[in-house]
Amino acid sequence: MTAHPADPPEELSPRRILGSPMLRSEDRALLTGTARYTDDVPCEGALHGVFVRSPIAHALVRSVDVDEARAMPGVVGVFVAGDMGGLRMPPVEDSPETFARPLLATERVLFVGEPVAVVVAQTRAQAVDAADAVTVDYEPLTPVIDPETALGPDAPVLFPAHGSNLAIRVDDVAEDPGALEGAEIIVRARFVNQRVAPVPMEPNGALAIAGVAPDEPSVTLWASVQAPHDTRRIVAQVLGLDSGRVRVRTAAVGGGFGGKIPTYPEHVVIAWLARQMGSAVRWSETRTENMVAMTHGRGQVQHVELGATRDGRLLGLRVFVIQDIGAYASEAATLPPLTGLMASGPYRISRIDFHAVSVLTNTTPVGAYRGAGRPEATWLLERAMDMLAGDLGIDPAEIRRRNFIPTETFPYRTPTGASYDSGDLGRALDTALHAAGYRDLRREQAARIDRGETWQLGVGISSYVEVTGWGSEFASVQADEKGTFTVLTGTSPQGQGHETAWAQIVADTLGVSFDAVTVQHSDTALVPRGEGTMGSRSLQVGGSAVLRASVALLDKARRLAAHLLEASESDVRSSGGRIGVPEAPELSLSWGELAAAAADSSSLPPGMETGLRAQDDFEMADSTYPSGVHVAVVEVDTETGKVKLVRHVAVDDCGRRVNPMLVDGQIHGGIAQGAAQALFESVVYDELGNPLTSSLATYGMPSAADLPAFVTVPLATPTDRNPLAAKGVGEGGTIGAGPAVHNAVIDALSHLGVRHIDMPMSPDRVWRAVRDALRGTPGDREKGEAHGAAGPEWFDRGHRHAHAERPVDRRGVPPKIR
Ligand code: MCN
Repeated sequence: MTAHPADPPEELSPRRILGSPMLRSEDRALLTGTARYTDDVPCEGALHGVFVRSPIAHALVRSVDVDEARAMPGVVGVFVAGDMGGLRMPPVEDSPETFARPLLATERVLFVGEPVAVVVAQTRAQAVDAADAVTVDYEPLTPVIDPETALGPDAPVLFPAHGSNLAIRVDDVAEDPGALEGAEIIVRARFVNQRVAPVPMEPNGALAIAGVAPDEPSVTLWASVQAPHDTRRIVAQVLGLDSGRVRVRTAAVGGGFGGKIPTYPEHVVIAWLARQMGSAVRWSETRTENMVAMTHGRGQVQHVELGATRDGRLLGLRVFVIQDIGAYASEAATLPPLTGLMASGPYRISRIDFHAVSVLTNTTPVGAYRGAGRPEATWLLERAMDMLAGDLGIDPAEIRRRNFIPTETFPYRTPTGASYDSGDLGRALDTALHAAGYRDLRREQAARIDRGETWQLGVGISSYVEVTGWGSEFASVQADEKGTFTVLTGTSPQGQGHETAWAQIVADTLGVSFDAVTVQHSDTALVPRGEGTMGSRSLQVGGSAVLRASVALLDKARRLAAHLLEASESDVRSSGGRIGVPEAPELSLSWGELAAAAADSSSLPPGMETGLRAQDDFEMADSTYPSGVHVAVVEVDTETGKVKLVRHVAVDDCGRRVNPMLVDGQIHGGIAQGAAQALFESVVYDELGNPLTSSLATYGMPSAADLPAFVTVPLATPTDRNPLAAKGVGEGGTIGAGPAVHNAVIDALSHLGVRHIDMPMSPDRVWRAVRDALRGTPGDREKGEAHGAAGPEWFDRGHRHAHAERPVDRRGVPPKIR
């Protein structure tokens, strides 16, 4: 047999590809500018849609006058809700029907940025001009912006039919009113985990193309989303189409960070317009639109009580969370249950009482943002741990070590119902402290305090356990006559590097060249099913499906080769791009030759189907629980409040690493986002609901210049919950980093009497905290307790089972992880 020209030369054949830091195959196109994003997808003659958005947070829509806009040059149509038959989005997961969002506002607008009308014109500029000419007669209503105020008896109600702004209650994670019994010391605090924006580099956008021929889809929708199959389901459902008649594809997706999980009303409107006009219609957000229309993240007020013994052993935890979900109930419904699930963190806490309420406000809907509910859990616990350490005079590293779940107790069941698979927190802590030079840092800190220096040093530790992986995922692997391999996967990346990692899995399993493998994704016409990329699930679910499909393909290939070569199947191996009997080099076939033979039914052994292809659907029976320890080092100017993050060490355990370089990249990006929330970022509204941070001039997103080089140290405790032994890593960096940076800033100032500062710890806030501490006036924490917010007292004063007459049925715990 002769080698096929496409077969890799022997010397280039891979050795062990799985686990090596292969360069990302995605990067050539991204770095040379040839990658196409949604707005770059060529489509001759496409019309342009531009949305008219509400400038008012809460108002009745009296009338919409579109006459002038309709008469403007290039305008093809202007549409309001009534033109679309009052279509609505399906309610998200657990949220009730009452909150279903109209595609375009009907009689009310509930947040600044809500689409009210859409203009379609021949050019984008014409559509923008005409959108300006649409006149909407609004009758302003009193808005409610703050979630605690929204729970009050006098607050304006967003959905009068529901009767209150309390949208969803979470009482079923862990109920234990006596959780603090026996505690010798109780730390009490109110933390604000502020609203932030995902800010993907590529904002939201879509291109819808109406099908004309009967065998074409009714509509092909290119959209910048994280879960194309879910978008197909929703578009089909709202437009009343069979899902087979809708094709959803993504081009390159320039970041998502959770904000592109939802299918937005805008996507459906653009698909509707294409069908309505029998044409192609494009839409692309401006940055300012993105800042108000894409879901925000976090948005929790957390009331925390942590009880312990005098020697620092944790006994019980009570948490009451007020989740701001914004207008309408979007993905935010999933956040408090995840915060509850992870409330035990890496610690042995025998009793936990967790309750949460999700509250409607006249603000942009809240959804998943990197970590989605889990950073919020780590933050509340890690801040409380540092407060406890301070009150007891125990070193923050030591108090954590005393309470870690011992390695030998894994799998470990928490009082909140999580079942941790594996981990070694003690080793992670030692590794992180060693890499950070903890002892020297403490010495340096003490010296600066002694010298009364202006720039003080702070060291912050955060240890975490998080939860990743759910559901099932499809994959197929096919060999062809050219000796190349095509993978179809149901995952849908936004920059994570799946094309590289999935090719590594196939090349490693089949013993073929990495370059011979092509990975296709994010096209519902090509990939039959997929749940998308979110919740750091893709490798362990999607990658495991790829692994199992590759193994099945190899089995079939060996059987066929044995048949063709008249060899025993057990002697047949695959390596260096050939498959045969290694001890008898003449008995071998290239994969291309084998694929050609597989196409011919007369060459096959009895019972074998034609084609060299295998597929798999891998379902996770239980989630995995990555863990880690981060140490942040900051310098704080006690005179100006300026904070510099000077060192950051991350030890993240994501089980077996398929590609250490991808893992490091994920951790780097994650640390940047965690540190950014701690120090810089916050979505801010005025009391009327006007967004004050709707551009990158006002929203404090850091650049590389604001952050140091990060140190990542690998540590792996494999899991038995998937065949790759891998856990997720896409969010761990964010979850570990934010609280570490937060703790570091407080640590730098604790000798002055500063006990807590809410985020973002901007210079003015830090300066004020120092000033208040020196004057002996209450800081953020004390103020929180004093102003009678809807905290644990509110909860205990009869609200525990309030609204029972309107209970919202929250189905399914644990929820999907975003
Ligand atoms: N990986 C690995 N070994 C492991 C775990 C992961 O080699 N043990 C690799 C995987 O092959 C993959 C990457 O690390 O290339 C991330 O894998 P995984 O943890 O499975 O996470 P997902 O691919 O499901 O990505 C989702 C996650 C989330 S939830 C957010 S939010 C996020 C993130 O990924 N948004 C991102 N990382 C992002 N990175 C970019 N560039 N852009 C975003 O929008």
